[in-house]
Amino acid sequence: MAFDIDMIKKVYQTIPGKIDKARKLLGRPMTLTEKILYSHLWDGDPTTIYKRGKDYVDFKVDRVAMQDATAQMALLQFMLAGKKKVAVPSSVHLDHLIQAHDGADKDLQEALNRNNEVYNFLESVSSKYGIGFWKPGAGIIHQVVLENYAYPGGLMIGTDSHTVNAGGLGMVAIGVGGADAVDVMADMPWELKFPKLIGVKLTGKLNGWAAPKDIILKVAGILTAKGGTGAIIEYFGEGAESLSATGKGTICNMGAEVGATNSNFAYDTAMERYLRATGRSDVADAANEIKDYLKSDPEVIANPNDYYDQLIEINLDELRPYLNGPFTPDRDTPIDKMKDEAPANGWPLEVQWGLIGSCTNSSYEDLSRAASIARQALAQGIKLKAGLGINPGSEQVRYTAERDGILDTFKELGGRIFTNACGPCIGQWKRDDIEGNPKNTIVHSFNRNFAKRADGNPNTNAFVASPEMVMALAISGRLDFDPSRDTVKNDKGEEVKLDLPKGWELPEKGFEVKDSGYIAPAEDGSDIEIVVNPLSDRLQLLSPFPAWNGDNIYNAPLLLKAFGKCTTDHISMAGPWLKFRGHLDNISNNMLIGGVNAFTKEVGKTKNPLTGEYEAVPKVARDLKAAKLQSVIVGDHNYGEGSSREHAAMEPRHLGVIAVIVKSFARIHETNLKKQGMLGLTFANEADYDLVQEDDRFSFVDLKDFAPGKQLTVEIEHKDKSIDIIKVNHTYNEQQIDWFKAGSALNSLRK
Ligand code: MIC
Ligand code: SF4
Repeated sequence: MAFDIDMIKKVYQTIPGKIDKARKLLGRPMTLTEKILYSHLWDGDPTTIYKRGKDYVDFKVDRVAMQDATAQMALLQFMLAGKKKVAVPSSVHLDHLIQAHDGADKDLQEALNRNNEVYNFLESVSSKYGIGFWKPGAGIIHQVVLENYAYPGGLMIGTDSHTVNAGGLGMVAIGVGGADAVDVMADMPWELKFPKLIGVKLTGKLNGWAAPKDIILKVAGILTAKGGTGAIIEYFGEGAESLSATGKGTICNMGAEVGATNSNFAYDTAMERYLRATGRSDVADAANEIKDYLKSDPEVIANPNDYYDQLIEINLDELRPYLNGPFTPDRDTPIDKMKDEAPANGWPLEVQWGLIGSCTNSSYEDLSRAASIARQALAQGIKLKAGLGINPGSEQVRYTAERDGILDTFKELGGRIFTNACGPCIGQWKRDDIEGNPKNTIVHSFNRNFAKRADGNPNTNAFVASPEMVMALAISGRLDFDPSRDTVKNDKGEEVKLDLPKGWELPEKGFEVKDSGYIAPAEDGSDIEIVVNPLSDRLQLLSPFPAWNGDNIYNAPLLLKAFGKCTTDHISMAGPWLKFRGHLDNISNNMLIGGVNAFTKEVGKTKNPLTGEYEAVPKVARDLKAAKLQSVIVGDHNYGEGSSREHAAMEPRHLGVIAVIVKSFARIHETNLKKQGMLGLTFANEADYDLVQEDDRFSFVDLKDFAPGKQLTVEIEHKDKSIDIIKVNHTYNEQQIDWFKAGSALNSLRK
């Protein structure tokens, strides 16, 4: 039986009625996303037509998922909300804090020792407040959610940007900061700007070496890292129906890399097969009863141009494998062009590691397809030329893959099986084959490849590819190896061509698992006491941020003008810093240490307005805070791209930053700034970014009139006392302005 089947059935009972009303109201056929959103309105039945990309709407969310690195902050905030239990089914997954090094057994034990305090905290908070708990080693949040919780037509949020993975089972699943999760768990509506809709029509059928991953790698190249901002992507067409549920999950997962709010597919027989194979025939049966409501209306599919804000068409018959990277997931190079592209760009051709796993590509099908290539290498006497590491997505996947000999194949070839966890994908990788920071190339099946992300080395060129391509490249040891064209030498000196990858959509003998790693919460958790040691360097109880004093802000110094790409990995690095995710003051010491200073191009350093010295950004921020000066960060396009981590907003808030002014924001980060009571503003005239100089002071001269839809005026005073007066835009609505006034959304919830 599926978890929370009663909740799912209840939602399904109301879906047809609500969608019929919405269709009548709109007076036209509806897309899948519209159906899910209009059937999850906080106010119940649809009575208003919402303008895409304009109207803020309150939604009723069905469930919440949190992973350990973000759950700490989310739950520390939830503890301040004064509730006895969470209002909707919620779960916590311990996956981010486990290092990959020796292999699963030792690494997991090491994590248990090292993170004991945090793990205990999360387990007892979960038990107290009625939250399902998935212990370390149970798997990566999004794979576990897909296997256990996701269901067609549902609406969920998760404190991780790749929550969107559940679109593979026809859900609208959205990544958010912890403060959003707190709202939902505290029985409040969840607000989202009604998204624009991008349609992707998939014709033909995947063939050759092309995999679902290549669909999203291509889409990323088309849309770029910010092309999906504010939009939900709907995939449809004969090509969509030919993909497995986990393949669909891969595509939806990496929608985060184009900034999309969610991506999804209509309910179909592949989803039904997956639901049944993962022990949820009850969900499949219930979904079958309302299946027309779990897909777009036929008119939408027949005339997509009339219903989507943007339409993309991809012919799967022609799709070839891609390698995206380095340093950004949207730089797409088809494998057959790599021969020219790599030397032209100075990308080292030798592949030093192949890594398979992450929430994007760690399903049974993924492992089985990669294993089919590994098996050929073993049979033909071809040696592995690169390091090989594998992180299965869940204990269920791992157990089944072990039973079926898949893991033995990897091991026999020389691969290392790491824990069912994020591992190298988030810098939890003790890489020991290089010293210093040499330039080198790795390939992986993950979703992100920002600088330093996997191994902390800024000179590692990481390329994203499908699991089977990662395996082929690890075997050949070359970045420009095109398996449909090139050959590899075996131990007899013969040139061998690899056969096409073959895998199983679902295990032939069914999934199996001994201990899934799930721990149910206490029936009544009121007696459970949560203790946080005041001397801990891992956990720190929060104290509310101060409210706005009602005045305009004058002479706020520039803290940093960031140049170029400034992702959440640049603002609040993961890897070695993940251990401080529950301690706001300690983690604040990483604030913007990856940010590139626009004046000096130096990383992580800025001019201290008090002394004129160039120092680490967090140090300068602390000095300004001590001097009772609020400061300002300036940034480029898509500022805050990537993760949902609200630390990237809480740290500046904690260190006295009042405003972040940029050319454009990534969605989750912009919301996180608002939630934490800061000003997230965009230049009305992009070129005004160039006006900002070192030593500038910012005055927000009409902040007292802060109102929805009204620009704010900023006076920038330069060192020579000359002043530029500029306008900045914002997207704050009434309620969000209240958050600013109260000091944070949580402060206003507590009121
Ligand atoms: C990531 O992939 O960057 C993470 C780590 O999963 C983040 C969440 C976090 O920073 O904890 C995400 O994607 O939201
Ligand atoms: Fe974990 Fe990587 Fe997925 Fe983030 S992207 S949830 S770090 S596996």
